[in-house]
Amino acid sequence: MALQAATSFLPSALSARKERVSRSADIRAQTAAVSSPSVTPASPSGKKTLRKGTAVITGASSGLGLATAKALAETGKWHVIMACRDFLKASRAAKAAGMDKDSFTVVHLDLASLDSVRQFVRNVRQLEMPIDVVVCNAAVYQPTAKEPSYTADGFEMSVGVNHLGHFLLARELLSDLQSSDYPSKRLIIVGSITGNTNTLAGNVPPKANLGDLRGLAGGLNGVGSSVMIDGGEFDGAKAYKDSKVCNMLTMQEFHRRYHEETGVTFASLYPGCIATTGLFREHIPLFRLLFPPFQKYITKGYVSEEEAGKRLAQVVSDPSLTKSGVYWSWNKNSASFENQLSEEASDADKAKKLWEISEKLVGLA
Ligand code: LMG
Ligand code: NDP
Ligand code: PMR
Repeated sequence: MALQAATSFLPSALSARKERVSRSADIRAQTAAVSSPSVTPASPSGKKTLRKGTAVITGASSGLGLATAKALAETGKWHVIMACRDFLKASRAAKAAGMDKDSFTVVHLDLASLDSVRQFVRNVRQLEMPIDVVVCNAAVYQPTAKEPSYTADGFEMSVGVNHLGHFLLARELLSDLQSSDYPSKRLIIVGSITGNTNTLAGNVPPKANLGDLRGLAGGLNGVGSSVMIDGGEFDGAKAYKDSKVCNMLTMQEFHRRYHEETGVTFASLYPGCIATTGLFREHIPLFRLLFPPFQKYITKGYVSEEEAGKRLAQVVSDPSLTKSGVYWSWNKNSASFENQLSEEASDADKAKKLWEISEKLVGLA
């Protein structure tokens, strides 16, 4: 752990110097020289064995992210890079979950700061591990906030963290995924039923709606523009649902732009209603008390953190889930199926427009 901690908090002077010397291509070259090939013919039986995969998971310090990290680590086939804003919380959570200390590395990432995202990318490259799968899982939900809060770059927090931070991260790590020699490379962005208005859950007010994206185009900062993507008044629950629509649209736009060229599988999913996670930490106590039994006994949409973690781990590693551009869901017996997205969450024109505005906001265009 000491070494891992040191690696992930490289003094910025050192990282800056290293960056000048070698941006990604050079680091990739070094990495290629030291990393093991994806298939090693080493076993005495002569059978070829797959090397350990490396999966980056954002928000792996609790809930779904932690359960997925644990499920992957337990197979012995995966090393998990836990990309978390609270280093101590993450390492304690991994320990408490019983994860072997060699099965994970915690690297600091605060998605509420684009500088932190860029620094994370540099730090993770310096680990000189291949990057085979990236899971954009972290999220904030502010259903009771009366006023918006903002990321370091001045974006409304829910969309800033859940969508824009992940958008920059995913764009940056695409080249790393592309240069991995792992047989099935994947970029997964966690979506949700509540952003899909073709479901009952997606029709509980306030409903997701990106409108014509005028608020996003204006910078989402509440200064010259609205803090809501559609240009409306601040509503924390709607901002979260809008951000999940952005996540699902982004996955599809990645698929259209890059699947053929890179061979990377792009996927999203709704893992079920994990009513006990930290996501609801800002909701009123009565909600937190009633929501789990409501989902368990009335909607029957409830799923435990452990089960949801197994589902996401399947999307990471199951050899049968290689199809790209899919939004996965599960039926009551935990069998996966390709689900239909709502009209808005599958609107290709909106996805393109969202992509173009987002790349301007995060400084990629
Ligand atoms: C809004 O408030 C905020 O105003 C908004 O700003 C934003 O934060 C938004 O989406 C977030 O929330 C939400 C408020 C009103 O809801 C609550 O805070 C409480 C929500 C409740 C959750 C359900 C409680 C139900 C109690 C059931 C007890 C379970 C016990 C199980 C025991 C089983 C034993 C066998 O939310 C609303 O949308 C208004 C709805 C008001 C609802 C109340 C109760 C309805 C209960 C049942 C509905 C049945 C529907 C059945 C559908 C079944 C379909 C198969
Ligand atoms: P949790 O709150 O348990 O986990 C969210 C994680 O995101 C935490 O690890 C949190 O870190 C991290 N996080 C929050 N803000 C930042 C930030 N600025 N930078 C880095 N990390 C951050 O919620 P869930 O496990 O429920 O949520 C995981 C995903 O699942 C989300 O994408 C959510 O939208 C999705 N989802 C959840 C459902 C549910 O029913 N719970 C249903 C459908 C989808 P920290 O530990 O430091 O707070
Ligand atoms: Mg919802 C019928 C099924 C169903 C499912 C699968 C969910 C999932 N919800 C359903 C129904 C209902 N919910 C109904 C009928 C109501 C009115 C009583 C209801 C209410 C409700 C609230 C107030 N539900 C919620 C909230 C939240 O604050 C959660 C939210 O919207 O967060 C954005 C939520 C959720 N319901 C779900 C899921 C998965 C959530 C968590 C949100 C998410 O992760 O996307």
